[in-house]
Amino acid sequence: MTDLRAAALAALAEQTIELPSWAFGNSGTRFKVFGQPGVARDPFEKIEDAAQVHRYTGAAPRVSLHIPWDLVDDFSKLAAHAADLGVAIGAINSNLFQDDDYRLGSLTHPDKAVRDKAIAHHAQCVDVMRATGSTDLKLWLPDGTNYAGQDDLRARQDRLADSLQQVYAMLDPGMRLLLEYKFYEPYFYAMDIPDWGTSLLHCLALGDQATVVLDTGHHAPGTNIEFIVMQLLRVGRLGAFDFNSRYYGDDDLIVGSADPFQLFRIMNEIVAADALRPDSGVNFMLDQCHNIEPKIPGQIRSVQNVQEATAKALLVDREALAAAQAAGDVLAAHGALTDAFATDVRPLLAELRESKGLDADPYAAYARSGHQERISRERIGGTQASWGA
Ligand code: RM4
Ligand code: MN
Repeated sequence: MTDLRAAALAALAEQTIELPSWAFGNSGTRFKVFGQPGVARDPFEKIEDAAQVHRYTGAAPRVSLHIPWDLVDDFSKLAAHAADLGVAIGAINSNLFQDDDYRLGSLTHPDKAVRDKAIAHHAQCVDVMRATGSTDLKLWLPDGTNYAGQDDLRARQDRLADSLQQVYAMLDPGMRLLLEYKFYEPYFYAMDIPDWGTSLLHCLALGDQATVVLDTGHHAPGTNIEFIVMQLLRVGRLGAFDFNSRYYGDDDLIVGSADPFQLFRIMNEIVAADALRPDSGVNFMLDQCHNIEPKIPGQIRSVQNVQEATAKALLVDREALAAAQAAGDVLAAHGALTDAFATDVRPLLAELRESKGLDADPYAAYARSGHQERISRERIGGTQASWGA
């Protein structure tokens, strides 16, 4: 147990979680977007907020950007601003869901002119990557159809394959294409990349620089997500997570809030495959919105939840587990997991933080810092950032 604990501490010390810039803007549902005092007004302020999360957790050194939401005149200036604050620019997300031309699709659109426009947008994203030092181009395809017969399902896949190939050809060596899937919404009959199998098939056709993004909110209820994690790891194509929690749809709630045991089971597959290592190629990102709760504390809580699930996964007694599995001892094998899940890892994480010179309780330390009050006072005027703008 002491060995397991020491190894867990060492692994946790290396773990990093990437924050989404859009978590720091106002967000809501189609019914209402609630504004909050002190919310960032531009990408520079979003990065300042993300840097606060890193300052108190010590585990969130990168911020993903969304283009065009985070467009600035000078991206090298934005990258320098991030570096000054101790963070770096992470994945660059393209946006194919907010242009009138994309009503019937973007990379799959029947009209070549629209497809070309969607492809060209990725050249802009790759330029942002070059200017910021980002290595991950993340593509979530919102395309799909609402009615059977609306378009030819197979032709849409063929057009998608061709468009993706053109995007892939833009990548520099060392850059990756992260391809995300989602089973429904914004279209309801057939999404063009509804599942991990479709995403993986496109990645395999593209080449080694293409990997799958697993957004935990993008599956049908009851889906065994850890099975998908295991399968993608087996073939070396799990490029990233978009972590969040769901009860019903793509709820984008705080990771680990709805089903901490599921998050533990996911992290257990990661640890079992030795994919926690910083060089494993898996980027652990958050994709969340804080509609009613404050944003910086919401992100701090999210990072802590991922760390807690990871710590528990690291404490699984893998020798005992393997022995029980080999002996066909169903309950002992299951118990090896549930024992680890039942462990209170908060003292271990407090020790980790103190060893890094951080407060044992990042959430409380941020609350005490007065930062929230300061931004509420100082960020007056201008337009607050929001999801979708
Ligand atoms: C989408 C998808 C993408 C994210 C955007 C903001 O639903 O999950 O990953 O970039 O939302
Ligand atoms: Mn996502």
